[in-house]
Amino acid sequence: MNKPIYVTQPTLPNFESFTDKLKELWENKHLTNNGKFHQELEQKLAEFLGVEYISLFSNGTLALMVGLQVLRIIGEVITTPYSFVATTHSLHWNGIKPVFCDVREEDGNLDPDKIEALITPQTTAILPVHVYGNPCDNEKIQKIADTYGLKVIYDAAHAFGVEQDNDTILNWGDLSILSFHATKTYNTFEGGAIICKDAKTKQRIDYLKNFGFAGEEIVVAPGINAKMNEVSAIMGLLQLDLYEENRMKRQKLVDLYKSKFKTVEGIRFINSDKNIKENYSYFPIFIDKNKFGKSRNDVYDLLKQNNIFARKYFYPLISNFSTYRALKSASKENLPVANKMADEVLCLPLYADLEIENIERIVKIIIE
Ligand code: T4K
Repeated sequence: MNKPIYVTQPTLPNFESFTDKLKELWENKHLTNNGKFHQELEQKLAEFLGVEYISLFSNGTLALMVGLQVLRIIGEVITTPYSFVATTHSLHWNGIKPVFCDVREEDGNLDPDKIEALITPQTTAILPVHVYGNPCDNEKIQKIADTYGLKVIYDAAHAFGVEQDNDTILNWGDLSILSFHATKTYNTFEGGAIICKDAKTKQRIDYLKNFGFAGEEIVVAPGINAKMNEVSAIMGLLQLDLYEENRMKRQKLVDLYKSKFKTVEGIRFINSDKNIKENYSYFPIFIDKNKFGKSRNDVYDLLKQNNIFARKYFYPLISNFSTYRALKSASKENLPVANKMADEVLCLPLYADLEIENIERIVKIIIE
């Protein structure tokens, strides 16, 4: 049996470069709470991503939860069911009612033409996701938000480094939230960040992620502990040096997958525009059983029998989990496209060190 192939695998920096920095950490003994490496990473990431202010977090989920607190979001928030559960859970943890909106078939992102019908007097914000790193229709979303006086918080967990028309997409909306989990294109073991546009908001974020402390004896808000530690920050600094090379490697693999599936009837993939600098974080295919002859689940099982572990990101839809399915907006009639995509999607293995022979083997197993 061939060795297992997982949907993703982190690329690790050179071990010695990691231990060199650890030695420094051992000497200065400042392990967390805005240490030297944390500060350095915030500065380097802001430059690298082309954003004004960034605040590091211990993971993306806490960054989402705090982001909603920062903007004092209450009532109802319009969001997508086609995402990882953390997106909607962050609303639930803040006592906010999620209102699910359907997505566009072309990329799985929130369908801006369906947002307005869901707005009520209780709506305070929109929480879209740049799913698989493909940009939402940010302009249309912002226009709706401006018309109705809503905030926009992007779950940009998949969108590290993504640009559109030579500009980062992370400056859209009021806040963007990143995840640096081990499975992401850029990782700090666990980690995340909030991107904002002014110093005052950054200050509030920094208070909230540190229990609300604004000084040794001053607590200005009911904060939480969501700080990134120094070991993660070290990892982040080293990963930055690897990012572009890994992105290019991923691009080659995605191009290969696409060339192989291009003419296969019943299998479609997302075609992004030329003006987008992608991060190639996932490679989802959508399998139409009637045309392809095998269902998504058949292909998933087939790959599994061959020790290849593709993933059904994002099945089940968040709106179909028991916590949320009683909501009116969770009904299948409200979310036909999202339900169809969730039933057809399969994310194939993709990571910088994945060998070309293995891509060829995966495609062969699927097609033959
Ligand atoms: N918003 C969105 C849109 C998200 O996708 C996510 C997270 C979040 C918010 C929340 O951000 P975080 O709080 O996580 O920072 C994974 C990740 O845990 C999760 O971060 C990610 N999205 C989600 C899409 O995928 P699982 O349960 O599928 O991961 P797991 O552990 O099964 O890993 C998948 C494969 O990766 C494994 O089969 C092997 C490989 N792997 C995994 C880990 C953890 C490794 O090779 N090394 C590792 O250390 O959720």
